[in-house]
Amino acid sequence: QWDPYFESGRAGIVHLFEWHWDTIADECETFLGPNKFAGVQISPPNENRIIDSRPWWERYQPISYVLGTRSGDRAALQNMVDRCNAVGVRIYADIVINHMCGGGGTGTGTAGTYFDANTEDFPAVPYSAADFNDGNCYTSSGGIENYGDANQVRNCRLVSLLDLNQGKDYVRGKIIDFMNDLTSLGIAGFRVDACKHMWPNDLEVIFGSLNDLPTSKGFSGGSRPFIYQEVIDQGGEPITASQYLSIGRVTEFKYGINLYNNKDKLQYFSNFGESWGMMPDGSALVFLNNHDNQRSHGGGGNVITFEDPYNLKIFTAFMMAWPYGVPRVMSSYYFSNFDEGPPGTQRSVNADGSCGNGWVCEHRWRQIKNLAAFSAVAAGQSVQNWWANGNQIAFSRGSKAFLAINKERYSLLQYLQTGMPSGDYCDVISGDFENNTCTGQCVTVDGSGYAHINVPNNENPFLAIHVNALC
Ligand code: AAO
Repeated sequence: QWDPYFESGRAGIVHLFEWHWDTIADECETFLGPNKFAGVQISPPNENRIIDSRPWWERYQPISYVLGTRSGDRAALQNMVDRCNAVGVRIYADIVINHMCGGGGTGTGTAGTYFDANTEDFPAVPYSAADFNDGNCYTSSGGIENYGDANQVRNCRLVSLLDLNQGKDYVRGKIIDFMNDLTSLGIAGFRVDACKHMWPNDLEVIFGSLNDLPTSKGFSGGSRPFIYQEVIDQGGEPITASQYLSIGRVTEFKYGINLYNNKDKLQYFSNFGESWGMMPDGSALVFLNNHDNQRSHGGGGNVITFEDPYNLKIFTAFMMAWPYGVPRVMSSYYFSNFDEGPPGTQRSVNADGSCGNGWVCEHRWRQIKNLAAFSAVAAGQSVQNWWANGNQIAFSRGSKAFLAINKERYSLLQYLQTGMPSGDYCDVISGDFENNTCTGQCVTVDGSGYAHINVPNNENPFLAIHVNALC
Protein backbone atom coordinates (compact mmCIF):
# COMPACT_ATOMS: atom_id res chain seq x y z
CA GLN A 1 0.00 0.00 0.00
CA TRP A 2 3.10 2.20 -0.28
CA ASP A 3 3.68 1.62 -3.98
CA PRO A 4 1.81 3.91 -6.40
CA TYR A 5 2.33 1.46 -9.30
CA PHE A 6 3.70 4.10 -11.60
CA GLU A 7 4.43 2.77 -15.05
CA SER A 8 8.15 2.77 -15.78
CA GLY A 9 9.50 6.01 -17.17
CA ARG A 10 6.91 8.06 -15.30
CA ALA A 11 7.08 10.40 -12.30
CA GLY A 12 4.91 12.70 -10.23
CA ILE A 13 1.23 12.90 -9.33
CA VAL A 14 -0.71 15.99 -10.43
CA HIS A 15 -3.66 17.05 -8.29
CA LEU A 16 -6.25 18.17 -10.86
CA PHE A 17 -8.34 19.84 -8.20
CA GLU A 18 -12.04 20.09 -9.16
CA TRP A 19 -11.48 19.05 -12.77
CA HIS A 20 -14.24 17.33 -14.71
CA TRP A 21 -13.62 13.65 -15.53
CA ASP A 22 -13.90 14.26 -19.29
CA THR A 23 -11.31 17.04 -19.13
CA ILE A 24 -8.95 14.85 -17.11
CA ALA A 25 -9.27 12.13 -19.75
CA ASP A 26 -8.27 14.68 -22.42
CA GLU A 27 -5.42 15.92 -20.28
CA CYS A 28 -4.07 12.38 -19.85
CA GLU A 29 -4.08 11.75 -23.58
CA THR A 30 -2.85 15.09 -24.86
CA PHE A 31 -0.55 16.25 -22.11
CA LEU A 32 0.17 14.10 -19.05
CA GLY A 33 0.93 10.89 -20.91
CA PRO A 34 3.16 12.49 -23.58
CA ASN A 35 5.02 14.45 -20.90
CA LYS A 36 5.65 11.37 -18.72
CA PHE A 37 3.55 12.27 -15.71
CA ALA A 38 2.70 9.20 -13.65
CA GLY A 39 -0.66 9.93 -12.08
CA VAL A 40 -3.54 12.21 -11.22
CA GLN A 41 -5.24 12.85 -7.88
CA ILE A 42 -8.92 13.49 -8.55
CA SER A 43 -11.47 15.29 -6.38
CA PRO A 44 -13.84 13.10 -4.34
CA PRO A 45 -15.91 11.10 -6.84
CA ASN A 46 -18.92 10.23 -4.68
CA GLU A 47 -22.12 12.16 -4.10
CA ASN A 48 -21.84 15.26 -1.91
CA ARG A 49 -24.11 17.78 -0.25
CA ILE A 50 -25.03 20.77 -2.39
CA ILE A 51 -24.15 24.02 -0.63
CA ASP A 52 -25.98 27.01 -2.17
CA SER A 53 -22.87 29.02 -3.04
CA ARG A 54 -21.27 25.87 -4.49
CA PRO A 55 -17.92 26.25 -2.66
CA TRP A 56 -15.09 23.78 -3.42
CA TRP A 57 -15.47 22.35 0.06
CA GLU A 58 -18.92 20.89 -0.54
CA ARG A 59 -17.00 17.97 -2.07
CA TYR A 60 -15.88 17.10 1.47
CA GLN A 61 -19.46 16.50 2.66
CA PRO A 62 -20.50 13.04 1.43
CA ILE A 63 -24.15 12.06 1.11
CA SER A 64 -23.69 8.58 -0.35
CA TYR A 65 -21.17 6.41 -2.18
CA VAL A 66 -23.00 6.83 -5.48
CA LEU A 67 -20.48 8.07 -8.04
CA GLY A 68 -22.01 11.35 -9.15
CA THR A 69 -20.66 14.89 -8.60
CA ARG A 70 -20.11 18.05 -10.60
CA SER A 71 -16.98 16.33 -11.97
CA GLY A 72 -19.18 13.76 -13.69
CA ASP A 73 -21.10 10.53 -13.24
CA ARG A 74 -20.03 6.91 -12.99
CA ALA A 75 -19.82 6.37 -16.74
CA ALA A 76 -17.61 9.44 -17.16
CA LEU A 77 -15.41 8.29 -14.29
CA GLN A 78 -14.98 4.84 -15.81
CA ASN A 79 -14.22 6.35 -19.20
CA MET A 80 -11.58 8.65 -17.70
CA VAL A 81 -9.87 5.89 -15.74
CA ASP A 82 -9.69 3.66 -18.81
CA ARG A 83 -8.37 6.43 -21.07
CA CYS A 84 -5.77 7.56 -18.54
CA ASN A 85 -4.58 4.02 -17.76
CA ALA A 86 -4.28 3.40 -21.50
CA VAL A 87 -1.69 6.17 -21.78
CA GLY A 88 0.19 5.13 -18.65
CA VAL A 89 -1.35 7.64 -16.24
CA ARG A 90 -2.71 6.25 -12.95
CA ILE A 91 -5.74 7.68 -11.16
CA TYR A 92 -5.85 8.15 -7.37
CA ALA A 93 -9.14 9.17 -5.77
CA ASP A 94 -9.47 11.58 -2.88
CA ILE A 95 -11.91 9.82 -0.52
CA VAL A 96 -13.80 11.11 2.49
CA ILE A 97 -14.58 8.25 4.88
CA ASN A 98 -14.24 9.97 8.26
CA HIS A 99 -17.62 11.64 8.10
CA MET A 100 -20.71 12.47 6.11
CA CYS A 101 -22.02 16.03 5.68
CA GLY A 102 -22.27 18.82 8.25
CA GLY A 103 -24.94 18.48 10.90
CA GLY A 104 -28.44 19.91 10.45
CA GLY A 105 -30.85 20.23 7.57
CA THR A 106 -32.22 17.95 4.93
CA GLY A 107 -31.82 17.90 1.19
CA THR A 108 -30.76 16.11 -1.94
CA GLY A 109 -27.16 15.43 -2.93
CA THR A 110 -25.38 15.79 -6.27
CA ALA A 111 -26.58 12.35 -7.40
CA GLY A 112 -30.18 13.01 -6.40
CA THR A 113 -30.18 11.15 -3.10
CA TYR A 114 -32.29 12.37 -0.19
CA PHE A 115 -30.66 12.81 3.23
CA ASP A 116 -31.59 14.03 6.68
CA ALA A 117 -28.64 15.49 8.60
CA ASN A 118 -30.82 16.19 11.67
CA THR A 119 -31.49 12.50 12.27
CA GLU A 120 -28.26 11.25 10.60
CA ASP A 121 -30.15 9.36 7.95
CA PHE A 122 -28.33 8.60 4.68
CA PRO A 123 -30.61 6.07 3.00
CA ALA A 124 -28.56 5.48 -0.13
CA VAL A 125 -25.69 3.90 1.86
CA PRO A 126 -27.62 3.30 4.16
CA TYR A 127 -26.26 4.87 7.37
CA SER A 128 -28.40 5.80 10.34
CA ALA A 129 -27.73 7.45 13.70
CA ALA A 130 -26.30 4.24 15.20
CA ASP A 131 -23.39 4.37 12.72
CA PHE A 132 -22.05 7.66 14.06
CA ASN A 133 -19.70 8.44 16.94
CA ASP A 134 -21.95 10.76 18.97
CA GLY A 135 -22.02 8.36 21.91
CA ASN A 136 -18.22 8.18 21.96
CA CYS A 137 -17.62 11.92 22.06
CA TYR A 138 -17.54 13.65 25.42
CA THR A 139 -17.15 17.32 24.57
CA SER A 140 -20.03 19.59 25.47
CA SER A 141 -20.40 20.85 21.91
CA GLY A 142 -20.10 17.41 20.32
CA GLY A 143 -17.30 18.82 18.20
CA ILE A 144 -13.50 18.77 18.44
CA GLU A 145 -12.54 21.45 20.92
CA ASN A 146 -8.95 20.56 21.70
CA TYR A 147 -6.39 18.98 19.35
CA GLY A 148 -4.42 18.04 22.47
CA ASP A 149 -6.95 15.29 23.26
CA ALA A 150 -6.64 12.40 20.81
CA ASN A 151 -9.92 10.89 21.91
CA GLN A 152 -11.97 13.90 20.92
CA VAL A 153 -10.00 14.48 17.73
CA ARG A 154 -11.03 10.99 16.62
CA ASN A 155 -14.50 10.63 18.10
CA CYS A 156 -15.97 14.11 17.94
CA ARG A 157 -17.11 16.10 14.94
CA LEU A 158 -14.54 17.92 12.81
CA VAL A 159 -16.10 21.33 12.04
CA SER A 160 -19.57 19.87 12.72
CA LEU A 161 -19.21 17.05 10.13
CA LEU A 162 -21.19 13.97 11.20
CA ASP A 163 -18.51 11.58 12.44
CA LEU A 164 -18.75 7.95 11.34
CA ASN A 165 -17.77 5.18 13.74
CA GLN A 166 -15.18 3.11 11.84
CA GLY A 167 -15.04 0.77 14.82
CA LYS A 168 -18.31 -0.81 13.67
CA ASP A 169 -18.10 -3.76 11.31
CA TYR A 170 -21.09 -2.44 9.41
CA VAL A 171 -19.45 0.94 8.73
CA ARG A 172 -16.17 -0.73 7.84
CA GLY A 173 -18.02 -2.93 5.37
CA LYS A 174 -19.64 0.03 3.63
CA ILE A 175 -16.31 1.83 3.33
CA ILE A 176 -14.58 -1.30 2.04
CA ASP A 177 -17.32 -1.80 -0.57
CA PHE A 178 -16.93 1.81 -1.70
CA MET A 179 -13.16 1.53 -2.05
CA ASN A 180 -13.41 -1.83 -3.83
CA ASP A 181 -15.93 -0.33 -6.22
CA LEU A 182 -13.42 2.37 -7.16
CA THR A 183 -10.51 -0.02 -7.66
CA SER A 184 -12.76 -2.26 -9.76
CA LEU A 185 -12.95 0.68 -12.19
CA GLY A 186 -9.15 0.71 -12.42
CA ILE A 187 -8.41 3.40 -9.83
CA ALA A 188 -4.96 2.60 -8.42
CA GLY A 189 -5.21 4.09 -4.95
CA PHE A 190 -6.45 6.72 -2.58
CA ARG A 191 -5.69 10.01 -0.87
CA VAL A 192 -7.62 9.41 2.35
CA ASP A 193 -9.05 12.57 3.87
CA ALA A 194 -8.89 13.45 7.57
CA CYS A 195 -7.02 10.36 8.81
CA LYS A 196 -6.01 12.22 11.97
CA HIS A 197 -9.68 11.94 12.88
CA MET A 198 -9.84 8.15 12.59
CA TRP A 199 -8.22 5.47 14.76
CA PRO A 200 -5.17 3.89 13.07
CA ASN A 201 -6.34 0.43 14.04
CA ASP A 202 -9.66 0.91 12.25
CA LEU A 203 -7.90 2.14 9.12
CA GLU A 204 -5.54 -0.81 9.25
CA VAL A 205 -8.48 -3.23 9.26
CA ILE A 206 -10.29 -1.39 6.46
CA PHE A 207 -7.28 -1.02 4.14
CA GLY A 208 -6.12 -4.54 4.98
CA SER A 209 -9.47 -5.92 3.80
CA LEU A 210 -9.44 -4.30 0.36
CA ASN A 211 -9.31 -6.34 -2.80
CA ASP A 212 -6.09 -6.37 -4.81
CA LEU A 213 -6.05 -4.09 -7.84
CA PRO A 214 -7.74 -5.92 -10.73
CA THR A 215 -5.54 -7.79 -13.17
CA SER A 216 -8.29 -7.15 -15.74
CA LYS A 217 -7.29 -3.47 -15.59
CA GLY A 218 -3.63 -4.20 -16.22
CA PHE A 219 -2.31 -4.47 -12.66
CA SER A 220 -0.12 -7.42 -11.82
CA GLY A 221 -1.48 -10.01 -9.41
CA GLY A 222 -1.19 -9.19 -5.71
CA SER A 223 -1.01 -5.39 -6.19
CA ARG A 224 -2.37 -3.65 -3.10
CA PRO A 225 -4.17 -0.31 -3.57
CA PHE A 226 -1.86 2.66 -3.00
CA ILE A 227 -2.78 4.54 0.17
CA TYR A 228 -1.70 8.02 1.26
CA GLN A 229 -3.28 9.33 4.41
CA GLU A 230 -3.90 12.99 5.13
CA VAL A 231 -2.49 13.65 8.59
CA ILE A 232 -1.42 17.23 9.31
CA ASP A 233 1.52 16.83 11.67
CA GLN A 234 3.55 19.90 12.33
CA GLY A 235 4.40 18.84 15.85
CA GLY A 236 2.80 19.82 19.13
CA GLU A 237 -0.14 17.38 19.12
CA PRO A 238 -0.53 13.87 20.58
CA ILE A 239 -1.59 12.51 17.18
CA THR A 240 1.45 12.13 14.95
CA ALA A 241 2.11 10.99 11.41
CA SER A 242 4.24 8.17 12.80
CA GLN A 243 1.12 6.46 14.18
CA TYR A 244 -0.02 5.88 10.60
CA LEU A 245 3.19 4.76 8.90
CA SER A 246 2.50 1.04 9.27
CA ILE A 247 -0.74 1.44 7.29
CA GLY A 248 0.36 3.31 4.17
CA ARG A 249 2.05 6.52 3.12
CA VAL A 250 1.28 9.80 4.87
CA THR A 251 1.18 13.37 3.55
CA GLU A 252 4.33 15.09 4.86
CA PHE A 253 3.17 18.61 5.77
CA LYS A 254 6.59 19.55 7.14
CA TYR A 255 8.02 19.30 3.62
CA GLY A 256 6.41 22.41 2.16
CA ILE A 257 7.07 24.39 5.34
CA ASN A 258 10.73 23.37 5.40
CA LEU A 259 11.10 24.48 1.80
CA TYR A 260 9.36 27.78 2.49
CA ASN A 261 11.36 28.54 5.62
CA ASN A 262 14.68 27.74 3.95
CA LYS A 263 13.96 29.05 0.50
CA ASP A 264 16.98 31.33 0.56
CA LYS A 265 19.36 28.88 2.22
CA LEU A 266 19.90 26.39 -0.57
CA GLN A 267 23.28 25.31 0.77
CA TYR A 268 21.55 23.55 3.69
CA PHE A 269 19.62 21.11 1.52
CA SER A 270 22.38 18.51 1.06
CA ASN A 271 20.73 16.18 3.60
CA PHE A 272 17.09 17.16 3.03
CA GLY A 273 14.80 14.39 4.24
CA GLU A 274 14.53 12.33 7.37
CA SER A 275 17.37 14.14 9.12
CA TRP A 276 15.25 17.31 8.92
CA GLY A 277 12.71 15.69 11.25
CA MET A 278 10.51 14.39 8.47
CA MET A 279 9.21 10.83 8.07
CA PRO A 280 11.25 8.15 6.23
CA ASP A 281 11.51 8.51 2.45
CA GLY A 282 9.39 5.42 1.74
CA SER A 283 6.52 6.73 3.86
CA ALA A 284 6.15 10.24 2.51
CA LEU A 285 3.85 11.87 -0.02
CA VAL A 286 5.35 15.32 -0.63
CA PHE A 287 4.12 18.62 -2.05
CA LEU A 288 4.77 22.36 -1.91
CA ASN A 289 1.16 23.30 -1.18
CA ASN A 290 -2.27 21.66 -1.30
CA HIS A 291 -5.87 22.70 -1.92
CA ASP A 292 -6.31 23.64 1.75
CA ASN A 293 -3.18 25.54 2.65
CA GLN A 294 -3.08 27.48 -0.64
CA ARG A 295 -6.26 29.15 0.63
CA SER A 296 -5.58 29.23 4.40
CA HIS A 297 -7.60 26.14 5.30
CA GLY A 298 -5.97 23.41 7.43
CA GLY A 299 -3.15 25.72 8.45
CA GLY A 300 -2.04 27.74 5.44
CA GLY A 301 0.57 30.45 5.25
CA ASN A 302 4.25 29.55 5.10
CA VAL A 303 3.90 27.57 1.90
CA ILE A 304 4.92 28.31 -1.69
CA THR A 305 1.99 28.53 -4.13
CA PHE A 306 1.31 29.64 -7.70
CA GLU A 307 1.16 33.19 -6.39
CA ASP A 308 4.96 33.01 -6.15
CA PRO A 309 5.81 31.45 -9.53
CA TYR A 310 9.54 32.08 -9.12
CA ASN A 311 9.85 29.94 -6.02
CA LEU A 312 7.15 27.50 -7.10
CA LYS A 313 9.14 26.57 -10.20
CA ILE A 314 12.48 26.37 -8.42
CA PHE A 315 11.24 24.23 -5.55
CA THR A 316 9.10 22.00 -7.74
CA ALA A 317 12.34 21.30 -9.61
CA PHE A 318 14.05 20.53 -6.33
CA MET A 319 11.18 18.25 -5.27
CA MET A 320 11.16 16.36 -8.56
CA ALA A 321 14.95 16.06 -8.61
CA TRP A 322 15.55 15.10 -5.00
CA PRO A 323 14.98 11.46 -4.00
CA TYR A 324 12.52 11.83 -1.11
CA GLY A 325 8.89 10.74 -1.05
CA VAL A 326 6.35 10.51 -3.86
CA PRO A 327 5.95 14.05 -5.24
CA ARG A 328 2.59 15.66 -5.94
CA VAL A 329 2.16 18.84 -7.97
CA MET A 330 -0.83 21.06 -7.15
CA SER A 331 -2.85 22.24 -10.17
CA SER A 332 -5.14 25.08 -9.17
CA TYR A 333 -7.75 27.51 -10.38
CA TYR A 334 -7.63 31.25 -9.67
CA PHE A 335 -9.84 32.44 -6.81
CA SER A 336 -10.62 35.75 -5.19
CA ASN A 337 -12.04 34.36 -1.98
CA PHE A 338 -11.23 31.23 -0.03
CA ASP A 339 -14.60 29.55 -0.55
CA GLU A 340 -15.01 30.08 -4.27
CA GLY A 341 -15.73 26.94 -6.28
CA PRO A 342 -14.15 26.06 -9.65
CA PRO A 343 -14.70 28.12 -12.81
CA GLY A 344 -17.95 27.32 -14.59
CA THR A 345 -16.15 26.43 -17.81
CA GLN A 346 -13.57 23.75 -18.45
CA ARG A 347 -9.95 24.69 -18.97
CA SER A 348 -9.09 25.82 -22.47
CA VAL A 349 -5.57 25.48 -23.84
CA ASN A 350 -3.81 28.54 -25.25
CA ALA A 351 -1.40 28.44 -28.19
CA ASP A 352 1.56 28.44 -25.81
CA GLY A 353 0.20 25.42 -23.91
CA SER A 354 -0.97 27.37 -20.85
CA CYS A 355 -4.57 27.18 -19.65
CA GLY A 356 -7.42 29.66 -19.98
CA ASN A 357 -10.89 30.08 -18.44
CA GLY A 358 -9.55 30.68 -14.95
CA TRP A 359 -7.45 27.55 -14.52
CA VAL A 360 -3.85 28.01 -13.37
CA CYS A 361 -2.53 24.65 -14.58
CA GLU A 362 0.82 24.89 -12.81
CA HIS A 363 1.63 21.45 -14.22
CA ARG A 364 1.63 22.97 -17.72
CA TRP A 365 4.17 25.69 -16.96
CA ARG A 366 7.15 24.73 -19.11
CA GLN A 367 9.62 24.61 -16.25
CA ILE A 368 7.31 22.21 -14.35
CA LYS A 369 6.04 20.21 -17.33
CA ASN A 370 9.55 19.12 -18.27
CA LEU A 371 10.39 17.86 -14.78
CA ALA A 372 8.36 14.65 -15.01
CA ALA A 373 10.63 13.18 -17.69
CA PHE A 374 13.67 14.45 -15.77
CA SER A 375 12.50 12.86 -12.53
CA ALA A 376 11.63 9.56 -14.22
CA VAL A 377 15.14 9.28 -15.68
CA ALA A 378 16.66 10.01 -12.29
CA ALA A 379 14.65 7.31 -10.49
CA GLY A 380 16.80 4.85 -8.61
CA GLN A 381 19.96 6.97 -8.97
CA SER A 382 21.59 8.40 -5.89
CA VAL A 383 22.46 12.05 -5.32
CA GLN A 384 26.05 12.67 -6.36
CA ASN A 385 28.35 15.59 -7.10
CA TRP A 386 26.67 17.90 -4.58
CA TRP A 387 28.05 21.41 -4.95
CA ALA A 388 26.98 24.50 -3.01
CA ASN A 389 28.03 28.11 -2.96
CA GLY A 390 25.78 30.08 -0.66
CA ASN A 391 22.39 30.25 -2.28
CA GLN A 392 23.51 28.30 -5.34
CA ILE A 393 23.48 24.50 -5.56
CA ALA A 394 23.99 21.72 -8.07
CA PHE A 395 23.85 17.94 -7.92
CA SER A 396 23.50 14.94 -10.16
CA ARG A 397 21.39 11.83 -9.95
CA GLY A 398 24.02 9.22 -10.64
CA SER A 399 25.08 9.58 -14.25
CA LYS A 400 21.57 10.25 -15.59
CA ALA A 401 20.53 13.77 -14.68
CA PHE A 402 21.91 17.03 -13.32
CA LEU A 403 20.24 20.09 -11.75
CA ALA A 404 21.71 23.51 -10.90
CA ILE A 405 19.83 26.29 -9.09
CA ASN A 406 20.97 29.89 -8.73
CA LYS A 407 19.28 32.09 -6.14
CA GLU A 408 22.16 34.51 -5.71
CA ARG A 409 21.91 37.99 -7.20
CA TYR A 410 24.55 37.23 -9.81
CA SER A 411 25.00 34.59 -12.51
CA LEU A 412 26.19 31.12 -11.65
CA LEU A 413 29.21 30.58 -13.88
CA GLN A 414 31.09 27.45 -12.88
CA TYR A 415 32.94 24.50 -14.33
CA LEU A 416 31.15 21.66 -12.50
CA GLN A 417 31.20 17.87 -12.38
CA THR A 418 27.84 16.72 -13.75
CA GLY A 419 28.44 13.00 -13.38
CA MET A 420 27.09 12.55 -16.91
CA PRO A 421 28.62 10.90 -19.97
CA SER A 422 30.15 13.30 -22.45
CA GLY A 423 27.64 14.83 -24.86
CA ASP A 424 25.58 17.89 -25.69
CA TYR A 425 22.50 18.06 -23.47
CA CYS A 426 19.35 20.13 -23.72
CA ASP A 427 18.49 22.35 -20.76
CA VAL A 428 14.77 21.63 -20.39
CA ILE A 429 14.18 24.72 -18.23
CA SER A 430 15.25 27.45 -20.67
CA GLY A 431 13.45 25.59 -23.44
CA ASP A 432 11.82 22.34 -24.50
CA PHE A 433 13.03 19.08 -25.93
CA GLU A 434 10.40 18.06 -28.44
CA ASN A 435 10.52 15.95 -31.61
CA ASN A 436 14.23 15.48 -30.99
CA THR A 437 14.80 19.22 -31.13
CA CYS A 438 16.08 21.41 -28.32
CA THR A 439 14.85 24.98 -27.96
CA GLY A 440 16.77 25.62 -24.74
CA GLN A 441 20.47 26.24 -24.13
CA CYS A 442 22.85 23.40 -24.89
CA VAL A 443 25.21 22.17 -22.20
CA THR A 444 28.35 20.38 -23.32
CA VAL A 445 29.66 17.74 -20.95
CA ASP A 446 33.28 16.85 -21.64
CA GLY A 447 35.03 13.50 -21.40
CA SER A 448 35.69 13.95 -17.69
CA GLY A 449 32.03 14.71 -16.88
CA TYR A 450 32.62 18.43 -16.37
CA ALA A 451 30.63 21.19 -18.04
CA HIS A 452 30.62 24.98 -18.07
CA ILE A 453 27.38 25.73 -16.25
CA ASN A 454 25.75 29.09 -16.82
CA VAL A 455 22.62 29.89 -14.85
CA PRO A 456 21.65 33.54 -15.07
CA ASN A 457 20.00 35.41 -12.23
CA ASN A 458 16.66 35.83 -14.00
CA GLU A 459 13.08 34.61 -13.55
CA ASN A 460 14.08 31.01 -14.39
CA PRO A 461 17.29 30.65 -12.47
CA PHE A 462 17.82 26.93 -12.79
CA LEU A 463 19.03 24.39 -15.30
CA ALA A 464 18.16 20.72 -15.77
CA ILE A 465 19.74 18.21 -18.14
CA HIS A 466 19.23 14.48 -18.47
CA VAL A 467 20.34 11.66 -20.72
CA ASN A 468 17.07 11.49 -22.66
CA ALA A 469 17.27 15.04 -23.99
CA LEU A 470 20.21 15.74 -26.29
CA CYS A 471 20.97 18.81 -28.35
C1 AAO B 1 -17.28 23.55 5.98
C2 AAO B 1 -17.33 24.91 6.62
C3 AAO B 1 -17.44 24.77 8.13
C4 AAO B 1 -18.66 23.93 8.49
C5 AAO B 1 -18.55 22.59 7.78
C6 AAO B 1 -19.75 21.69 8.02
O1 AAO B 1 -16.15 25.64 6.29
O2 AAO B 1 -17.57 26.06 8.70
O3 AAO B 1 -18.73 23.73 9.88
O4 AAO B 1 -18.42 22.80 6.37
O5 AAO B 1 -20.90 22.30 7.59
C7 AAO B 1 -13.00 21.25 3.89
C8 AAO B 1 -12.91 22.69 4.34
C9 AAO B 1 -13.81 22.97 5.53
C10 AAO B 1 -15.23 22.54 5.23
C11 AAO B 1 -15.17 21.04 4.98
C12 AAO B 1 -16.54 20.41 4.71
O6 AAO B 1 -11.57 22.98 4.67
O7 AAO B 1 -13.79 24.38 5.77
O8 AAO B 1 -16.07 22.83 6.34
O9 AAO B 1 -14.36 20.82 3.80
O10 AAO B 1 -17.17 21.05 3.68
C13 AAO B 1 -8.09 19.84 10.06
C14 AAO B 1 -8.12 18.36 9.71
C15 AAO B 1 -7.78 18.10 8.26
C16 AAO B 1 -8.62 18.97 7.33
C17 AAO B 1 -8.37 20.42 7.72
C18 AAO B 1 -9.16 21.38 6.85
O11 AAO B 1 -7.21 17.67 10.55
O12 AAO B 1 -8.07 16.73 8.00
O13 AAO B 1 -8.79 20.60 9.09
N1 AAO B 1 -8.32 18.70 5.91
C19 AAO B 1 -9.22 17.81 5.13
C20 AAO B 1 -9.46 18.34 3.73
C21 AAO B 1 -10.30 19.59 3.76
C22 AAO B 1 -11.70 19.24 4.28
C23 AAO B 1 -11.69 18.22 5.33
C24 AAO B 1 -10.54 17.57 5.75
C25 AAO B 1 -12.99 17.74 5.81
O14 AAO B 1 -8.23 18.49 3.08
O15 AAO B 1 -10.39 20.21 2.51
O16 AAO B 1 -12.32 20.42 4.83
O17 AAO B 1 -13.41 16.73 4.91
C26 AAO B 1 -4.52 22.25 13.06
C27 AAO B 1 -4.57 20.74 13.10
C28 AAO B 1 -5.05 20.17 11.79
C29 AAO B 1 -6.38 20.80 11.42
C30 AAO B 1 -6.23 22.34 11.39
C31 AAO B 1 -7.59 22.96 11.09
O18 AAO B 1 -3.52 22.66 12.11
O19 AAO B 1 -3.27 20.24 13.36
O20 AAO B 1 -5.23 18.77 11.93
O21 AAO B 1 -6.75 20.32 10.12
O22 AAO B 1 -5.77 22.78 12.65
O23 AAO B 1 -7.42 24.28 10.85
C32 AAO B 1 -0.61 25.67 12.11
C33 AAO B 1 -0.34 24.35 12.79
C34 AAO B 1 -1.27 23.28 12.26
C35 AAO B 1 -2.64 23.70 12.55
C36 AAO B 1 -2.85 24.99 11.81
C37 AAO B 1 -4.23 25.54 11.99
O24 AAO B 1 -0.25 25.60 10.74
O25 AAO B 1 1.00 24.01 12.54
O26 AAO B 1 -1.02 22.03 12.87
O27 AAO B 1 -1.94 25.98 12.25
O28 AAO B 1 -4.45 25.83 13.33
